[in-house]
Amino acid sequence: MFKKILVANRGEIALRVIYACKELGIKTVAIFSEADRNSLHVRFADEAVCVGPAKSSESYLKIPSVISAAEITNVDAIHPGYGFLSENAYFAEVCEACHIKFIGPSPNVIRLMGDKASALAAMSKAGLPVLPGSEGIVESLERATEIAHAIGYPVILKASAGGGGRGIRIVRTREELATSFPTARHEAQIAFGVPDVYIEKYIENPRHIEFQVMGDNYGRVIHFGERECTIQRRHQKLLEESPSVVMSEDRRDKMGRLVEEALTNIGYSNAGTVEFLVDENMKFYFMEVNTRIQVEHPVTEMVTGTDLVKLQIMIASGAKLHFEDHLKPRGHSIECRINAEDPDTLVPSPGKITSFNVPGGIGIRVETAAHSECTVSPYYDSLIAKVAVHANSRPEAVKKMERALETFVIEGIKTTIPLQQRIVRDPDFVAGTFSTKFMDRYLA
Ligand code: MV4
Repeated sequence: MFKKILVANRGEIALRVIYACKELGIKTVAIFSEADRNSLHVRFADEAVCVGPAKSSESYLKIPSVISAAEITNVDAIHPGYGFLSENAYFAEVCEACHIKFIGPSPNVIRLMGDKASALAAMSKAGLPVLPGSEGIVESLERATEIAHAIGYPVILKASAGGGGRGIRIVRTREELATSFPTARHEAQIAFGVPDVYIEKYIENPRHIEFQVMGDNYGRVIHFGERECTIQRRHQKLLEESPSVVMSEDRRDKMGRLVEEALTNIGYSNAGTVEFLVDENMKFYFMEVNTRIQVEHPVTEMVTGTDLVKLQIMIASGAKLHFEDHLKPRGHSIECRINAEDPDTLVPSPGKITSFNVPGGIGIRVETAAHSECTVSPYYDSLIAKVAVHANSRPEAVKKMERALETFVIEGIKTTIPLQQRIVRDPDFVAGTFSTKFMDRYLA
């Protein structure tokens, strides 16, 4: 087992990794920017190294600084959390070259999955169903027009270097394609430095369902069931749950087995998430693979009773997956992402928190690095807390979340809590009859 791990992140996820290390008896090293000097992740780690000024590109994202911090503290491994360097294949390579274990998949797998068009081709070949489309990048408007004609409008253009809703464009007619295609390529070039786009048939009212997986270094991949992540606004997830109301045990087994086979095929190791679009007839289509631990992993932990971060660390240090069979979800879990944002406009609301009280009681878990009198920095992601609940049934979990949100006090800044309170009281949410259009009615 590792003796010391550097946590290459900040905020709630840095704390989450530090907690797992403490329980495993592993020493921790925090890294921090000048803006985070007084943060809890610095306080709770055994050692801490300043890696630069507030700007992420000058600190948490600066590979030479992060590697230097790892070298001077003599760590065995780096846990990247989510965001920042977590899906940077080059960073994983540099770690390997420095004989520091990167806690995540191999650099080649990260690189393959990071290019969304090549991931689609690889996973289709490995047996996952995909939407009709180009199954690769499209170079010219002529070719784009042919493909769109063949699969029928509407279609969607997606940036190959994008993902998670960044760099997408819905196209409903041939005329629209003529203007959208060059614009999409130009926007992709500006946002990601690569103009490549691919085309898919557009599904009107899909659900977003994703499978949690874990692979060991001995060729075994197992799934931990699904999460329903359909409740999003402007591609920002607001609430996630597990299991999904539309999933049966049979369908979970069938999709889960396909996922395991496909990922075994490409030599997947460590934590991952396989995203699907699910249409109104419950047909499912592979979208992308995220090669990191995700923000919403607690809902899976709650219904499966597994510590996914500990498992990541144990697997990276050479442990075998020991599960005899798939874990059946027990009860129901819901998570809300509490962001420091105006609930109507989702505009960030940094500043000083003057009063802070977290909800408590049976079946409630709060993940946060915030506290009373702390300052929410404008330099980073506006996620300040996650509240996850667990109960025997979905209706009980919904009620528990309603109560948790009501007793979560955050004063001094605006948060998304009022928006999430409306969601958990919404009749369509309570009934489970929603699609990705659900949040449209809440637009300011
Ligand atoms: C789609 C789609 C419909 N058809 N692809 C948005 C996030 C990114 N991962 C892909 N997204 C979508 N891709 C096809 N072929 C609809 C969306 C989409 C969406 C997906 C999940 C949750 C919310 C969404 C909101 C708008 C669009």
